Amino acid sequence: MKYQGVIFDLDGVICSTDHYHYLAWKALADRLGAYFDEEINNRLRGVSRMASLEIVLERYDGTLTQEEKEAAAEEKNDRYRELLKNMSPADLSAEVKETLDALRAKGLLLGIGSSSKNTRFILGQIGLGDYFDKISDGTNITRSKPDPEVFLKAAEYLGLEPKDCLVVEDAVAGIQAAIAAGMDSAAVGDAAKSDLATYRLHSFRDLLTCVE
Ligand code: B16
Ligand code: MG
Repeated sequence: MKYQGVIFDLDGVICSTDHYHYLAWKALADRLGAYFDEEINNRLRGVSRMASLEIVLERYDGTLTQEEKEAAAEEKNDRYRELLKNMSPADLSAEVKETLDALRAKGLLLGIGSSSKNTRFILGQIGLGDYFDKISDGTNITRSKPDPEVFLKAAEYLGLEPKDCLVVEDAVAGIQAAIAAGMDSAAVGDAAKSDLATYRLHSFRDLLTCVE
């Protein structure tokens, strides 16, 4: 086996929360009178909450104090978490679940490396609350992707060397983070359009061929 562990990004890889992020940011932007659309929302993929807010505020005419920014981020997150309550195990595709099970059956350790502070809540909603061996997320990092911190922590929690881990990502910033961590990467979605990743996946189950 080429790797001993696989570290998965959450949003855009294991499940999709894009639309809920969009609705929650849109409501905040509307309240502030700032323009916001799907294209701007796409730029928030893999980006931390506060960095996302800065992108949303690019189209805001006024200025917010640090305290107001924190309140705005909290307002967005409260709405986002309400929306996440709509998620259920039906939001986990059979292909993703079967591929995860097959990777585990090969003896690989499975971890999460996500920028989201809502990782555990989302995993619980989709029925994977106790599934992963270790979780590294927005609650245990100080620097967000493309910094490698989230993946290096995931490897450390799994007890593995970076070179023995494969990262699965949908955001270019996440692939850059994997490279900076000294890890191979497999790209899905948007990230698969760039040629930075070690592997570009057509479908999630193609992962099974990358690890052999
Ligand atoms: P939260 P990932 C990222 O998760 C999302 O892609 C990104 O859109 C979001 O801003 C970020 O998490 C922070 O999320 O506000 O829940 O802490 O793709 O790294 O799993
Ligand atoms: Mg992602």
